[in-house]
Amino acid sequence: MGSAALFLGLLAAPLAAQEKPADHADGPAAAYEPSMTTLGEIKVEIPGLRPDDPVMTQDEFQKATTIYFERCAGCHGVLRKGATGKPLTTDITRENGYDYLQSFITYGSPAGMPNWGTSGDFTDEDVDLMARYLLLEPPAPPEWGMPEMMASWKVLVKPEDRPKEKMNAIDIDNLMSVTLRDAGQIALIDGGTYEIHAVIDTGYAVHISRISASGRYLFVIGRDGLVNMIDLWMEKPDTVASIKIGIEARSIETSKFEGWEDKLAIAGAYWPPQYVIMDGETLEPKKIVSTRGMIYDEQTYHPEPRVASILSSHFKPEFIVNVKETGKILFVDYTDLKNLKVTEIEAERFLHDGGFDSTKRYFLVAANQRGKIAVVDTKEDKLTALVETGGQTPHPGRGANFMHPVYGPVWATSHLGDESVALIGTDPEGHADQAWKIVDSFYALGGGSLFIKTHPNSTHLYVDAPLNPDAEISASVAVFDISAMGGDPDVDPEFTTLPIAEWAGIPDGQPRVVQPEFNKEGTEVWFSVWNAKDKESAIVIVDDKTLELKQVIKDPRLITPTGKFNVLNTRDDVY
Ligand code: DHE
Repeated sequence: MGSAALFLGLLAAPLAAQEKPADHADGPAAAYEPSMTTLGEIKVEIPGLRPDDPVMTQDEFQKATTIYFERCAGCHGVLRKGATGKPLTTDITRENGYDYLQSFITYGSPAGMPNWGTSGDFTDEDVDLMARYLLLEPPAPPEWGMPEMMASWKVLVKPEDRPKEKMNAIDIDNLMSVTLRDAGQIALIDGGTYEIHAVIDTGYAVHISRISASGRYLFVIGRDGLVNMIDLWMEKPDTVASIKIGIEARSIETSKFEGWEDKLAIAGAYWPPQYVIMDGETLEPKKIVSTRGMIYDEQTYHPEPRVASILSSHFKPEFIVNVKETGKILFVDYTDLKNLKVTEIEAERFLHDGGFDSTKRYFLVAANQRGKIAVVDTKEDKLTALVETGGQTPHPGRGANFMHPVYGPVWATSHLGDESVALIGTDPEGHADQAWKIVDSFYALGGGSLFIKTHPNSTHLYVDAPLNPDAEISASVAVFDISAMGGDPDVDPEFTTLPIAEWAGIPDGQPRVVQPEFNKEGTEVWFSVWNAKDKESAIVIVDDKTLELKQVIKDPRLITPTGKFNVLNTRDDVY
């Protein structure tokens, strides 16, 4: 890395961490902790009070539970057994006592606990309520097994009543499924004409889309665990089946191995901690598997290990399921669900997001708490390497694969906690010395990056920074010229800054630019200009060759656009 950039990085980080407790607004990583908003809606009963329990009414208990699930459970766990945050079980909280809790919630701690009171996020009454709440036993949120799934399952159009051939003139491969997060919808936007073909209702705070191997069915998952299966062959694409697979969920995928195309779908839940394998044409739930169990290294029990990313192997009939808190990567063989075979890889914690290398044989996933990337071989079902990235909290999305002029094939990740981009060599045959090592690391715009992207037909690498606290940085994107990258680790490659939000011409709010995604040819790159729900948002399209603005898509229906999933690129894992 260049020395000027390193100097700035050193100046920025430790001071903020040592001088005052973390504020949610200070650190992008803190702002990105999960919020269990759907769990926050559930009705809970106040547990039987013990003689020395603080007094609390049912209404207060309900309110505190909602606050806890929305603001605290992401770090401290639904059952308060701890995750990125410390455990808050009653043996600990009662030992510490009310005054300690009250002050801790008010002022936070340098270790990462936000200063909920002094930041103004909580009123004095809220702080008092939460301090009392933590002295009581936590409520047990409901499970979500087969009876609940079956009751929620709907086949709106039976397979036999669906079109036998494509009934529309849409270039499906070039369709973009765009998450409209706060509207609970997706927009299907044409990658060639930019026309919005459909806006479809989906789950609450809808998260990601994935596509079946044939490209016909689009699967969308909401944070409330609602899965929508959309038939892109219909005259006007729409939902043909849906199911709620849990109470809090983030991931969905479909079977891609030869002979298994469109046969199965899989979704992973945060609560209850489980994954479910479903019929790929109807979403009928076939098999639910709990992920509760031992943490890979300590071998101690974790009651709620969340399912993070799920990918579909191209080498075997297997799903790759990443279990966050136990740090395990599961290769789930889907050929025989009655006699399920699961290969369990000890990887690292907390597993989050990742993607394949360019050959699709190796899968690279962020173990963000440990600043590492775990690499697994999907042909041999083995851990290949654990690579320390040198940055704080790697967050690759699915990452970016390209041919580095000096180091050959590499996969790149950016970071949530700092401005660095790390390149990992991915060619054990042709570049054995560099394989599964950081071959270069350099700075992009700033910390708070979530996604990095390129395309085999592009010579550019795009890095966003939507969670950067600086409005100008979060509204821009950095572009690197891959062909100009050199082999001197002391010389940072230069980048161009594209003022994407400014190009969108949105007068109100503080829109963030998030998730670059290419069209099917790899000639244009799309960015979401993600504004507040009640403000105008947009999609900005840039010409990849010239880096000039090509198009701005604005429409009152484009409420809080975030992720964009090109059908061809998502189906074939091109990134
Ligand atoms: Fe995501 C992917 C979890 C917040 C946009 N996000 C993922 C994946 C996981 C995850 C596990 C990988 C899915 C896979 O590949 O199967 N996301 C979480 C969270 O737990 C978190 C941090 C907080 C929460 O409460 O949900 C979170 N995510 C967000 C956002 O706030 C983002 C920026 C906006 C939004 O729409 O919610 C967001 N996440 C995305 C996107 C992807 C994603 C666009 C897919 C990227 C890709 O290229 O595949």
